[in-house]
Amino acid sequence: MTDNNKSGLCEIKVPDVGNVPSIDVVEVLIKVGDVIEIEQTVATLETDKASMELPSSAAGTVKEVFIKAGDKVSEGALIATVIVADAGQGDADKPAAPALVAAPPVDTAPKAPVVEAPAASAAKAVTAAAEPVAASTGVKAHASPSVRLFARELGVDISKVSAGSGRKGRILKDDVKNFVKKVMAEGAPATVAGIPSIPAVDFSVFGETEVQKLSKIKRLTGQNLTRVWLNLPMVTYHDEADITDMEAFRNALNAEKGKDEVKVTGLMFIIKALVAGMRQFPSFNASLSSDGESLILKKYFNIGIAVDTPNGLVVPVLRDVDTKSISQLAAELAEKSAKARLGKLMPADMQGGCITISSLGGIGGTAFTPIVNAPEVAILGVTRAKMQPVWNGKEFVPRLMLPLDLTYDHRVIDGAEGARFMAAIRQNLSDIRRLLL
Ligand code: CAO
Repeated sequence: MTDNNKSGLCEIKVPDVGNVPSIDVVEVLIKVGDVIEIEQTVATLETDKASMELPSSAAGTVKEVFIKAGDKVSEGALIATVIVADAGQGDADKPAAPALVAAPPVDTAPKAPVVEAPAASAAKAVTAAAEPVAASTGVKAHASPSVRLFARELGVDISKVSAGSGRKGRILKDDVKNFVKKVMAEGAPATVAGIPSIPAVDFSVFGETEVQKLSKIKRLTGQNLTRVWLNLPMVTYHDEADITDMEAFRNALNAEKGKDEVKVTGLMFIIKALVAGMRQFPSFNASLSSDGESLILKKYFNIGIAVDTPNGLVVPVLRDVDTKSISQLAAELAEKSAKARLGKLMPADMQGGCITISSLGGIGGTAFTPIVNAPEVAILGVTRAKMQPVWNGKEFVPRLMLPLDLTYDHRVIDGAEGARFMAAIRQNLSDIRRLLL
């Protein structure tokens, strides 16, 4: 320890930051020969919990710098030596100096007295990080810890913010905001959210391949599904409805129909059962406002039906289904799905849906997890009905059971509500007289 009140060599060391074994050097802001002032930031350090600017406690000329960006240091490590300009300026007592750890004398120590510099009024700019700090060693960007924290909170890689409008090109909060605005205007790439892309693979190394362009519908559907997948916390709930009686009624109905008349499939009853459920549980006939602050409840009942076409999946919307008969709905779906398969649907045919049904029952399956067609809040999946032995309290009886899969946006619907909604649909299908109520 040397006299702080005389000219001499002052050591700047890593302060006590609370028993942290490894501290990252994010940025070194001084170099040999720089004339620095008291309280001037000499380096930015980060632990996994906090970020701090290390102020100098001495005014003078930097003689030697012992660290570089990307280094890992620990408490007490020597950062730099400063030739103190004159007595008094290196007064260690002036800045709050909580935690300077005495270091061994510097090897190259000149004859001038070595001043034990309270380099670290460490608490000066300690910023608690909300999350563990991402490894940011070696980052060249000049920015204060608070600006780095701000950038991290927005998911911005600060090294990508090229233009700093502060002194000596330092990045300010406004520069980070402008960067975000620019990225948003250009259409945010996935990397902003920190989602790593899947690396390209040369499959021809393993055998013969052929490249087939995706159809426009597939590309657009893919983008939309990815957006939904990333934005909605989704839950899928499974149940099955006893449609034995409904199926008997449907068959009787179809038997009455003429050759050229559109046959009624189970889907029409599912639409009706779903609408009755939406009346009972209005939050399923709703959309979350874009700011996520309110629910927009809809007073109309438009149902989207996922239709499989050679070019990909499309979702025509049947409007005001609550006002239409089962036969009308069957005719309308037949017309819209034929149009869909011929690629003749207009954008208006696919707009304004309240909830979507995705029925794979004609193909098979026992269950699946459909993805919500946001901004709708739920989707009902249907797979193939199957005769099953069902226990009626006395004996097993053969019943036709229809598997149902309800995926919902958990920000809007909670689990119990989802289960009650599904129970209502199940009851409506099991006893279609309920649809009259
Ligand atoms: N269980 C048992 N049989 C079923 C059934 C079910 N759940 N659903 C339909 N069927 C039967 C129908 O009764 C019909 O039988 P018949 O030929 O003996 O009359 C047959 O399967 C074919 O029905 P369909 O599929 O033509 O008619 P639909 O009204 O049930 O469905 C439509 C119409 C447009 C939804 C359907 O054709 C379709 O495209 N489905 C695919 C949807 C899709 O790709 N979803 C995946 C999206 S990913 O989320």
